[in-house]
Amino acid sequence: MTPIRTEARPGWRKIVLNRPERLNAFTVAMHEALAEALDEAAADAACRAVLLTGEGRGFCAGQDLNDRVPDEAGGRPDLGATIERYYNPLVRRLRGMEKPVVCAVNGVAAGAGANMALACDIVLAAKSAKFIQAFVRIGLVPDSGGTYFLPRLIGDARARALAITGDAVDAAQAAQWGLIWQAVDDDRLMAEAEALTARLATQPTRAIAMIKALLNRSGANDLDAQLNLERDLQRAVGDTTDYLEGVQAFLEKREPRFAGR
Ligand code: LHQ
Repeated sequence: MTPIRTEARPGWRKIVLNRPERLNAFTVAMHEALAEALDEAAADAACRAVLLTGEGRGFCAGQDLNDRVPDEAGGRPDLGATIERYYNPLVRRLRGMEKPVVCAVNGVAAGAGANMALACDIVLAAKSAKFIQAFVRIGLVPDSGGTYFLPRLIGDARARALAITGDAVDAAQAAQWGLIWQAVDDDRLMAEAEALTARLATQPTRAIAMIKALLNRSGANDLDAQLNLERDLQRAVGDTTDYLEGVQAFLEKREPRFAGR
């Protein structure tokens, strides 16, 4: 069974973590297949949005704790090397992809699996799903951007408590706190996530890419720097066919037909 399954849809791709018997925990093979699937989606001009989800009852349980990491030396694995090689590039791929990435969290998201979800652009979760900063439970610290995303999304008090206790937060609470976009009834999750991704695939893709770029920089920039960046990216996006179409459609009182360029 391949650890990642990709389904091509009109204008978008669904990428499914596919190790359900292990709650889609990460092995090296799954990391490599996911990187390839994301790179293919990024390179395909016909693909204008991505949906990431998991097979079975879990979304992703983080690192597969049975998997022996390849860079093991002298009995103790170098976790920093694993992070450098697999987890950090994954977070950078998701954040850096010039297309929107929707995440449908279909079940438990633990450790790096939780933080991979937070790295996506719009997160929907089944009401039965839970988010767990499980790292401390096994003597580790949050990685995959957890200590970056959590305080920015939910504030320092909640971020600290989640990271230090490793306690679970359910989807409804996560949505109420602003950790995710929406909690959805379990039987509606996939339909809603697919409809949202399909809709995003018809939107002005270059503008969405630049919205991502702006928000990615917003945490580190001061207001002046961010105003300058908005000016520059607005200038760039103002040169797209989609901007022209957007304005024309508005003036002609019709729905825009965005081409994604
Ligand atoms: C698993 C896993 C798993 C293997 C469930 N591995 N089998 C980065 C760099 C390098 C190294 C270290 O890590 C990292 C980043 C990280 O992600 S560290 C955090 C790693 N993840 C965890 O510590 C979570 C471990 N899993 C759990 O705590 C539970 O499984 C959760 C709370 C996710 C779900 O609990 P349940 O719903 O009760 O399911 P379960 O525990 O019964 O799991 C089902 C099966 O999946 C079970 O196998 P079995 O053969 O007994 O049916 C688990 O052993 C297996 N599984 N997570 N990470």
